[in-house]
Amino acid sequence: MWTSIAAFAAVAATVVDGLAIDPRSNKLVTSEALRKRIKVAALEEKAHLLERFAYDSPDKNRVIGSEGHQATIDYITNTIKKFSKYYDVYQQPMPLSVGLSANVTINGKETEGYAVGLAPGGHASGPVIAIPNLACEESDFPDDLTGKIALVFRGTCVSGEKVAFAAAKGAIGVLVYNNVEGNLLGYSLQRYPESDTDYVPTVGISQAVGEGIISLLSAGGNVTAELTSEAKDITTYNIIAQTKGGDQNNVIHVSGHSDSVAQGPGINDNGSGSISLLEIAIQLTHFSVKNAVRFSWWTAEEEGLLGAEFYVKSLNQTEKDKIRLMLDFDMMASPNYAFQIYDGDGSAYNLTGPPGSAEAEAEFTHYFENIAKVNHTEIEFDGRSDYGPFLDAGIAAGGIACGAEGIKTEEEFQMFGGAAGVPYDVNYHEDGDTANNLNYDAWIVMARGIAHSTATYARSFDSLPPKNSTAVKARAETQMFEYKKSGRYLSMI
Ligand SMILES: *[C@@H]1O[C@H](CO)[C@@H](O)[C@H](O)[C@H]1NC(C)=O
Ligand SMILES: *[C@@H]1O[C@H](CO)[C@@H](O)[C@H](O)[C@H]1NC(C)=O
Ligand SMILES: *[C@@H]1O[C@H](CO)[C@@H](O)[C@H](O)[C@H]1NC(C)=O
Ligand SMILES: *[C@@H]1O[C@H](CO)[C@@H](O)[C@H](O)[C@H]1NC(C)=O
Ligand SMILES: *[C@@H]1O[C@H](CO)[C@@H](O)[C@H](O)[C@H]1NC(C)=O
Ligand SMILES: *[C@@H]1O[C@H](CO)[C@@H](O)[C@H](O)[C@H]1NC(C)=O
Ligand SMILES: CC(=O)N[C@H]1CO[C@H](CO)[C@@H](O)[C@@H]1O
Repeated sequence: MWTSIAAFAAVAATVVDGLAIDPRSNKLVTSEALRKRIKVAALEEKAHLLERFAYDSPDKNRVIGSEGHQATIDYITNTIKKFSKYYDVYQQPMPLSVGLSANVTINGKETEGYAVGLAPGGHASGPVIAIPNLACEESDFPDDLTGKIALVFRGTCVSGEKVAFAAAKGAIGVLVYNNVEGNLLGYSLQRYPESDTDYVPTVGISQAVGEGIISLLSAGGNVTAELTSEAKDITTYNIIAQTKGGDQNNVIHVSGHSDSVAQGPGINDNGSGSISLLEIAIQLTHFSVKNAVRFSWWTAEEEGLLGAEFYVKSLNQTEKDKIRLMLDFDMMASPNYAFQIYDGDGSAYNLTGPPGSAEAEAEFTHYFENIAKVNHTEIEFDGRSDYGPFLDAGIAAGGIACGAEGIKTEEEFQMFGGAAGVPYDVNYHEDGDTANNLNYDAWIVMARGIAHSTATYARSFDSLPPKNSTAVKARAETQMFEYKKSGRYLSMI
């Protein structure tokens, strides 16, 4: 397995070596010069490479903890390390528990159970207590759950909060039932445990099974459950690379995620983002920068933005203040694309980002309208991808995307072509998310959009308001809290 992966990495290395820093790297980067260096062929080659990492691994994906993901991390790191005069690069280790398998018996009858990421392995058997409301507040829980198994509804807040409340009241296990039809495959507690004893064995069950238990209990019956979950402790890595040149106290932070879901190779979601960043990082070495440029490839995005959250938590306020703007790129090549900009000024969805986010949106608008000369739409700035933890920390953020499982409207069909009434990416989180199903015309527009913003902010932050983290942090937190309580957030968690 490793041999073939290494062989592919070696081919890529040859290409990369041909681009070793040349004398022109003393020339200050411009949007146009950097954009010109971003070519479809280089993106396509790397997409196939990532796909090989998935298909050459036993799991056929690039989910965290898999060989395919580790190969992706090694490949990105080794590629950047070839430019060690230009970048400082490091891997930030993050320990995680990944769910392997789970079994549940309800009143002696076996039913389908789903492994939950971040939950510890173990076995629990006892009476089931249904937690009323959404189980997002401590007051939803009875004072004493000793020896009991808590049944909670999925949604509104991350399941990690619910499981931590249950565990603190003495529960020995938790069943999470789905808030929509279907199974809970690839689900995670979505919150990095605060301590080793924070969580108890947790298993996912379908909506139907959860509702069945609730009606038995409300009819006065007793329900006993026995659950077994198997988990594996792994260490996964964020990759962080920063230019040695440029003002180290004023950083433009550009990022994507390196992992995929379990269902497929994840080449659009979000290999397309990781590859775009890597290509831009390589091409940037031909130029000098005024502000430092930091590239990150987050791990465990699919498990609940864990890599980005872990990273933000590792920064003290001084380090956070150095990040003038964080840009996030995911889903860059959806087959039935729309060019979408995160609504940083709240003009379309009411949810604004910290000061600077509106200006970032305006910069992408300028790129689509005046440089790429294509239509664009806005998408909700909802914290659903890796920029979420940055918003919560009061750091200005922005980004562009091409669309995930959402359905293209008739109006968007007029604007972008493709097909109305069909998802932007029919392969979203499926095994068809492969290199051959990408839209390369869309991707090059998107990748050059990343190049445009990277070059623009590497030259100057003059278009952004002055940074004041104390003023914005409270506002960002309040706004996200209100939003998370709203119905719209429910089905996303
Ligand atoms: C349920 O369990 C409780 C306490 O263990 C017991 O008092 C009650 O009779 C049981 N109810 C039924 C319907 O079995
Ligand atoms: C669940 O049951 C399956 C099939 O019997 C078994 O392969 C698996 O190891 C079990 N998992 C746990 C955590 O008990
Ligand atoms: C913040 O973190 C950086 C990097 O770890 C460290 O060098 C610096 O001393 C810290 N500053 C404060 C005020 O703790
Ligand atoms: C934004 O807020 C206005 C006024 O409160 C409301 O009418 C509108 O529906 C909101 N829009 C969205 C997309 O939530
Ligand atoms: C932009 O969208 C309009 C419809 O709203 C369409 O007529 C026009 O051709 C589109 N422009 C481009 C460049 O695709
Ligand atoms: C930042 O905002 C706070 C609260 O609004 C204010 O007290 C402080 O003076 C501001 N700091 C700067 C450097 O503008
Ligand atoms: C912008 C976008 O659609 N990003 C997606 C990348 O992948 C994660 C996990 O699948 C999605 O939640 C994001 O929505």
